[in-house]
Amino acid sequence: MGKIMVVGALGQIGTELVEALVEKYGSENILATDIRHPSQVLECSFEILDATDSSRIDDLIANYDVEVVYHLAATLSAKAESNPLGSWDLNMKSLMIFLELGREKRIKKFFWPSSIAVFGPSTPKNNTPQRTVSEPNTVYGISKLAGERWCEYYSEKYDVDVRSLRYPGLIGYKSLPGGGTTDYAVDIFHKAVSGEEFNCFLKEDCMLPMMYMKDAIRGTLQLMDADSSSIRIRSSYNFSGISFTPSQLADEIKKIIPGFTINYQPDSRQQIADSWPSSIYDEEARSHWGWKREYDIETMCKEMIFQLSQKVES
Ligand code: NAD
Ligand code: AKB
Repeated sequence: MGKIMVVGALGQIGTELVEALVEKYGSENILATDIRHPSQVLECSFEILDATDSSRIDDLIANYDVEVVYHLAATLSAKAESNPLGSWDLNMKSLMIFLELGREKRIKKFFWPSSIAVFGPSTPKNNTPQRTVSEPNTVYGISKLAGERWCEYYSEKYDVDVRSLRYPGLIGYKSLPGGGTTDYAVDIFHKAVSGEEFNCFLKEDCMLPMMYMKDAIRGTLQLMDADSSSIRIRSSYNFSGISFTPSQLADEIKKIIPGFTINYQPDSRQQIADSWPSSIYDEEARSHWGWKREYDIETMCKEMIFQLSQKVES
């Protein structure tokens, strides 16, 4: 078997994905890469890589005999608004490099994440279906929608085995988020376990689709393991976990940490959140390759608080 390369491996998802891949395939089969150095030693090989540097990518693919790529490097929604052209450049240029490698049959399988950000203000908000009006009004959302179209194009025209999920906001205790609109749902736990008040940058009743990271990683590996014939959507799958508002999340946290307090100071990220769906309908992911979420808001909160409290204690 050739190796699996993770690009943008030190970010919120990459940190947990690399761990899961090492556990599943063995450390000798995984190559983690990122534009920055890791803050601690990884359990697998690591190389510095700028995801827009095609000749460096060529070298790593050849030197490590890479067959499968998970491409996670991107600028997320909130950060992208402050640097539209730079974010477009990273998000699109890097994707096209890997799709071309797929066309040339130099990689066999390719994972690229899309987002609920492909939807926009004119999209139906509740139980948003797989196929619907999609008019994103953020740089990030426009790049994800264009990326989805390119993935489907390369699959249909060049038989590239590309697989993708429209991740909702992801919540985990092992890593911190990197500039998104859903980041509050991770930050809130860190404040709660440290006994601090939380200033929420979204309104108390802003309902967004979210998912516990363990579910997201399990779903990602399940999608990548599925028989190619069952992957009937090559743009990106709707992928649903849990929907809640900041105030519902705070109430759930208060059940475990009764003294926890939250206040609301919505900023420019509220406008981004207002353009996204409240909940996602993912019948296709469930029926095509068997997706099923395990965590609800209660089990997620219990595990987040337990794990983060242990970290604080140690
Ligand atoms: P992140 O910002 O936490 O991590 C991105 C990583 O990419 C960072 O480690 C960063 O150092 C690295 N990076 C930045 N520029 C790079 C470059 N030029 N070359 C190589 N590496 C570079 O992001 P994440 O939350 O882990 O998201 C990963 C992917 O999943 C992104 O495509 C994102 O759009 C998508 N996604 C994430 C979420 C979420 O809630 N985390 C939700 C939907 C979609
Ligand atoms: C963000 O908020 O930008 C991400 C996402 C939902 O794509 N978490």
